Amino acid sequence: MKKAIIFGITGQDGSHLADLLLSKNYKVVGVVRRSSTDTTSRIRHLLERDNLEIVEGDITDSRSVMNVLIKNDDVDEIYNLAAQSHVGTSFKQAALTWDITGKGCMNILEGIVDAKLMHTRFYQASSSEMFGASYDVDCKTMLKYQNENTKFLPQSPYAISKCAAHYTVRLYREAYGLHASAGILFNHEGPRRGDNFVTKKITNWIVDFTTWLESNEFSSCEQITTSDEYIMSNDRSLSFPKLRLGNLDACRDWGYAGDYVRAMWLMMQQDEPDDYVICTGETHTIKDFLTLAFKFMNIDDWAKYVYIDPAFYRPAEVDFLRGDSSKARSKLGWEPKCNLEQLVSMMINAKINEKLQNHARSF
Ligand code: NAP
Ligand code: G4F
Repeated sequence: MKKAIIFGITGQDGSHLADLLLSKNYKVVGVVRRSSTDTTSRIRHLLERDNLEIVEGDITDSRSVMNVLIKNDDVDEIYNLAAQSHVGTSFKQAALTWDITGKGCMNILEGIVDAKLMHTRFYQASSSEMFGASYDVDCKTMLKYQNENTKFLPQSPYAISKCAAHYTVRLYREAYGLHASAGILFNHEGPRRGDNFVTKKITNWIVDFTTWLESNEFSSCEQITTSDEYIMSNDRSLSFPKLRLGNLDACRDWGYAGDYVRAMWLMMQQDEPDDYVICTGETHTIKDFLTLAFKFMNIDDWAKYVYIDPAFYRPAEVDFLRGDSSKARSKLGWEPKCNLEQLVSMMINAKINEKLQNHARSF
């Protein structure tokens, strides 16, 4: 039986990766940092599994990382998915982001070398944010894209930390001969996405809003009006806050997290370590995402319901991301299965089901 350690198992990707590895009969050791509240909701369905062991550890604390590695020196694959992963937050907590997202990766790599786990394979969660303001242009189609050869021009403390970790992986691969690979993953989402990322914020809000309409028996949008920040009944006795967002013009290459963890595992099965871009190859603005998500609920004019809040603008923005995953497609045989329409409907339906279950539980 193969053994894997997942740093960041309580996160979106960590939970999908744990599902995948357990389905492949791995023994999984999930490292969870201490918290005053329970953080295991995304892996609750796995907690009783015999092949899953949860251990306490924090990647900013090299001794705790070392303890995990020494106790599991028969480990085959180590996945570092742990990070302060919110780009906006990284502008407000830059040093913390550096400690976790940048230095944390080095703590694990140092641990691997010090514990002499030279046989172990290592995966680092690198990010398309590292490209920042940089892209290449296809001279035939004139389309902009980023791939493994595109230079990095990071636009946030998060992206700078990810670049540092990415270069550390490359150095440790070359200097110590580690089987260390980095997946340069473009945005990937799903029902388990954190609530403060833009796709989840939009899909959650739409479900809450339609629930509000239904519970107040509004059968048509003519029965409601809007002010700057609120949606109200025509007599103004009932109100619901508009969806508050920042920059709607940025372009993102959005895929489904469940597809992307398959690529991580495939990288770990290759004879040689390497870096791979993982993406769909399609790009859409936040406005496009809004159009799709509101259409799913039969609402055409999303702009009426959105309040542009300067608080959600970032000091620097990544305007354009569209990946080229030709290398992963040819070498790993990987391709995404879920398109954007399917992703939107999956996220909205999951939120509706969650609400129905909570409602049922309250009776
Ligand atoms: P996420 O949901 O924010 O999960 C981050 C995980 O890291 C959580 O389990 C979190 O634990 C853990 N963590 C944070 N600080 C830690 C520390 N000091 N020690 C140990 N664990 C710590 O992120 P995600 O979306 O799953 O992304 C996974 C990885 O891929 C991250 O490194 C992210 O930066 C990177 N990435 C994500 C995307 C994307 O679109 N999702 C794209 C490219 C790269 P708690 O539950 O305790 O907070
Ligand atoms: O959903 P986001 O916060 O994702 P972002 O910044 O692209 O980062 C995500 O993807 C990266 C891969 O490229 C990961 F490395 C990273 O860990 C994370 O998973 O924002 C997407 C876009 C941005 O342009 C942002 O300015 O949406 C814009 N946006 C507009 N209004 C908003 C909002 N973003 C958030 N979070 N909240 C808003 O209200």
